[in-house]
Amino acid sequence: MPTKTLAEAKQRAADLRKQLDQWADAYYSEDRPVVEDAVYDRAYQELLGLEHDFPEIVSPDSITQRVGGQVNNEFTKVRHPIPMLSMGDVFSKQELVDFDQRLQKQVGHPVAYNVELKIDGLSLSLEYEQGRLVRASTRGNGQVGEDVTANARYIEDIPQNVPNNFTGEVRGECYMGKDAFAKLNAARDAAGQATFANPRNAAAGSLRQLDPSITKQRHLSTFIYTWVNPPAEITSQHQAIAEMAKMGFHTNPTGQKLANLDEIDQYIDEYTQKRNSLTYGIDGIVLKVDDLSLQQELGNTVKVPRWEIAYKFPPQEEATIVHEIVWTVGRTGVVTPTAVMDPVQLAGTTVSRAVLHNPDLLKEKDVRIGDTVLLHKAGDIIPEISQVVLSKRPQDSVPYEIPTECPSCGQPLTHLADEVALRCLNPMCPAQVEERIIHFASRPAMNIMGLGPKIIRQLIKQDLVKDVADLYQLTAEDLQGLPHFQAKSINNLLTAIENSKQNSVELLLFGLGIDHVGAKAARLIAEKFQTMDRIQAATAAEIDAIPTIGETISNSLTAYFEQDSAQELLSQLKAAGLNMRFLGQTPAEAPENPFKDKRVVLTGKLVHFTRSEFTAKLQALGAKVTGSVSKKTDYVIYGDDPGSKYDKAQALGVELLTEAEALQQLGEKDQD
Ligand code: 1X8
Repeated sequence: MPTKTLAEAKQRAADLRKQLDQWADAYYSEDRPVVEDAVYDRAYQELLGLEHDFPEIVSPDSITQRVGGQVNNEFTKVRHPIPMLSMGDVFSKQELVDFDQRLQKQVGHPVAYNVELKIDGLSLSLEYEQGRLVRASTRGNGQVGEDVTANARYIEDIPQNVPNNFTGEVRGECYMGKDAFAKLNAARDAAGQATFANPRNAAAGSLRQLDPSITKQRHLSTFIYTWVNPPAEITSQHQAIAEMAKMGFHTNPTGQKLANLDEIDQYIDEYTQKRNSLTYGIDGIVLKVDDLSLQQELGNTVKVPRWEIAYKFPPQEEATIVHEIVWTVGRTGVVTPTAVMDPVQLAGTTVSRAVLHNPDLLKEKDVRIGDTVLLHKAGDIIPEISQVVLSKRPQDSVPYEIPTECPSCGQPLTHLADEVALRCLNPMCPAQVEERIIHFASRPAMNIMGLGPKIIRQLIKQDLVKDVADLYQLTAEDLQGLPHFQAKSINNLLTAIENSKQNSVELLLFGLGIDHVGAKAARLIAEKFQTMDRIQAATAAEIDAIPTIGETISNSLTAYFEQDSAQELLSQLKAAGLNMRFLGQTPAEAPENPFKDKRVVLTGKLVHFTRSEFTAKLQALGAKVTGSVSKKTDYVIYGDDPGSKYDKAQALGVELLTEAEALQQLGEKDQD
């Protein structure tokens, strides 16, 4: 780095802090990273370097002086009696050697480390009283975290009860395994929702759910690695882990007590190799002074413990050559470029394609046919082009020309105002027609079993179907003789199509594939307007009035229904006998009852219902079922072994009801 003047350093540091604050905010508060970890780390290291060279520019509000993360304000806050610190990190083996030498010099003798994997997740604290889990919390800003106890009760490997009346706190990492991560993202993608960039964001987004039943569906796991204030018999980190495993905590089995740097070096190489075959993501390794009394002696800096350090793996990258850029047309006409490359092995799989998302990104990266590019995987999963290797660009290289015509129908492509996407505006474009029908039949939409992309392509090819209304005109005769169709599968498919006519109208609304109208928006709109006729007649302002629905959605919806083709399609679907009403009950429609419009919290083991059944029942009655008790809570309904929520309700004077009392209030007699 060229040497800077003080003024230059000050300016650069200010810019870096501003940028890092923005990135960190998106990351910690919204679980949405805007840059790759490596980019963030580089900027952070540069800032650290400047503050090191010019100590006078260090300011208390610099991100380097704070423990990462802001506290999201929707959860109950938990103050950590002992702060949850983050950890110093290094990016080279040499820096580990430096770390070790510093420690040796400080303590005057060689130091043994417990070496553990660094899990790609988020820190979690678990507190137990008399053997019962009473509180789970996230790190938050290190001092104050979020109460996620209700959610932690749904994480299968967290023991709800620990032997010997354990009272104390353990900490570890909450993560999402690679399998669960891939399945979740595939489902979100299919439903038109944004996918998570990596397992850590998926884990954070799944744990920080106000509705614990969502956490339950997400299949989170934990590795517990810290015992906070262990009893005197526990004298080392490796012993603490062994004991916690015996108590029933899920601990990672790969930790090793290692006494010299050669062995640590081997451990790093071993797990750099094994990394891709593990069922969970890791992003480095952690060195901890094994002797707990030595840890105590070394203590903490303002920000991080002096007795531990993380070594972060270098980003996994491979070089390959781009042969072609193909353009695919989605159901809303968005045309997306994908680079096709020589296949390479990358982070455990063979990769030959990388989506470039939009023409701007392609131009920005200036990817050209024949270019050598570096590939990495976002979140260990999704291949992305990091950059072009300009030194290897062929002499005769020319900038890639963005197509001006649709690859499917040949119509001119357009940029709509404010959009980076390039679109084909021809509603009859064959690629769009196909994608629309695939979306209509898909699971989150009309859920027509047996009507997948392959069959749909066949039906289109045979001229049997040219829009979704045609599906409802199909007969057994039409399908006879088509490849892969026998009497039974014909019957199954026709039955599935027939049954889909009974779907509640929000599935149809979502199934139409209107730009920006996702499953959630479709449900809110259907709930408000109740029938398709009223949805069609709604003005943008009326739709806009629904909380969480903005003008992008409302404008798109009204523009859709203004089209003659849309009106025509809907009258065909009506004529075919599709249900056009919202079938779910809205809270406002619920009959008068003691729980209508009340905030209710459930705790403890229920007898008559599972917790999710009781939640659904209360929601149908117009209650708002929430995960944590506050002054605003109207009732806490408790079963056997109620947790801290019971105590909190008592402390706040919130009305407590047994399950039986709650049922009596509803006129449902307790059967026992
Ligand atoms: C963070 C992590 C730690 C460990 C594993 N994965 C992490 N992400 C470990 O100790 N094995 S420690 C830690 C922290 O202190 N912030």
